[in-house]
Amino acid sequence: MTRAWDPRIEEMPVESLKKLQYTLLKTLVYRLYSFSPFYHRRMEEWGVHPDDIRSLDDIRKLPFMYKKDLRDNYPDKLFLASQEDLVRYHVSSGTTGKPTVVGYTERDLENWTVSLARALVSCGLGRGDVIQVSYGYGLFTGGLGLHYGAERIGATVLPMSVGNTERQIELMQDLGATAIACTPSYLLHIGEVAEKMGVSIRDDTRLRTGILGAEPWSENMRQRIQNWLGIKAYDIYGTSELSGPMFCECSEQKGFHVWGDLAYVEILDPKTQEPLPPGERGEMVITMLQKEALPLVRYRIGDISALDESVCPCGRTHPRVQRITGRVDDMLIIRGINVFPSQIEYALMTIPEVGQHFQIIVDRKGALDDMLVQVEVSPEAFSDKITDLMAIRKKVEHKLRNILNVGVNVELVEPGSLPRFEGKAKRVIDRRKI
Ligand code: DLL
Repeated sequence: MTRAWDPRIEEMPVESLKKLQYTLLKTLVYRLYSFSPFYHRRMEEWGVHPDDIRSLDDIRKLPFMYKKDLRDNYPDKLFLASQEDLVRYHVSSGTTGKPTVVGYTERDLENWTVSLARALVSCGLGRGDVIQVSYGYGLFTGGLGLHYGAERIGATVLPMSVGNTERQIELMQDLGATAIACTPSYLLHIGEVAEKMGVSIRDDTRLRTGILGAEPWSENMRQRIQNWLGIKAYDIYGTSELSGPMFCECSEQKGFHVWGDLAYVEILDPKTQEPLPPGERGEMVITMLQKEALPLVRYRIGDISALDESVCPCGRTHPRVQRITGRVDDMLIIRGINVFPSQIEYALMTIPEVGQHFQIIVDRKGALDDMLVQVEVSPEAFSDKITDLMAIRKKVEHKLRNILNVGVNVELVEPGSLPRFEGKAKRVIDRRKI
């Protein structure tokens, strides 16, 4: 069992946590109804008044909020704090439309920092650790978020940001980094560059923990990273609107704890908007219970996951959410079949002759959708003279067809030939949209 950063909160009885959530929700709803013209209007449209919220389940009476609402109210029309009360902005670019601006009061920053302090302690970090923060610093929330959380637990921060990969590896060695926080795809790149420099992360560094997130990655990818680099890799989740990275797996490595005093999580059927039973995958919807500057009620994040209500052996009572398998909007429809890029990664990572990198190109040939998966062969298989590339390609095609229920074309490419990423990976090129 890992010690907790704040056992009083993290291990509080579930019933007490629910009571606390109800009190916070009620206060939040009154505050929004009284002071936010946007929420006031939306609650009236939905025919709901704060007095209607008489239990935690009544949260389902409240209106949803969408990313579009943030964009339509760019940059700060939804803020409930004046500029003098803000201590920070972060801005997320997104792929379409206007960026999203998030403002933070001092208390917002404090709650964010505390959520990361809890997260880092829950995966075994603390005083004496050197945490290399290799998420981008700046408008992106990854760098500064992890930075403040790591300092709070008394660890030593190595604020690398992204890029300059050889220097990352030199300093990792020279300053004895024990943990790294970055995207899984950037860690793969760091591992490869290290090998080219003749450095084995497993044998020549003190690295033993990875705090990896900001993009979907599969369980099989975790196993590969752990075995290759000799570290434990933990999944960390968050979005700019929530504050940034906030929720991380504990020592059990089975889903991330959503801190219930700060956030209330629902998993809904995206079509019917009804709650799904634990274990069933649906759209994650989050209400931030204590945010001051940019409150969020029933925010439709669009990420797909499932609730795990089993008691966590780590002792924390806050609900766990399983690994994200994609977004409602990253689902590709190939000849009528729903395909998620995460299924492709999952399938590829079971094949030893396949390397870590792949790219999906979707196009339309005549009236038909056509999907090409370019896959790097592993360096070992590539340098082995007796490797039968044709047989590997058949194996990959067969595996993908079994998992996806639709045939796709596979092209094997040389190790190192596909793009590498320092931040979030972009694995899908959908030419149908260009
Ligand atoms: O990516 C915040 C973050 C920074 C999380 C560092 C973790 C570590 P955004 O740029 O706003 O914020 O992107 C949020 O990224 O809605 C998910 O689709 C995706 N995402 C984030 N973490 C994970 C994860 C940051 N662990 C969007 N697994 C979210 C899968 C993730 N997807």
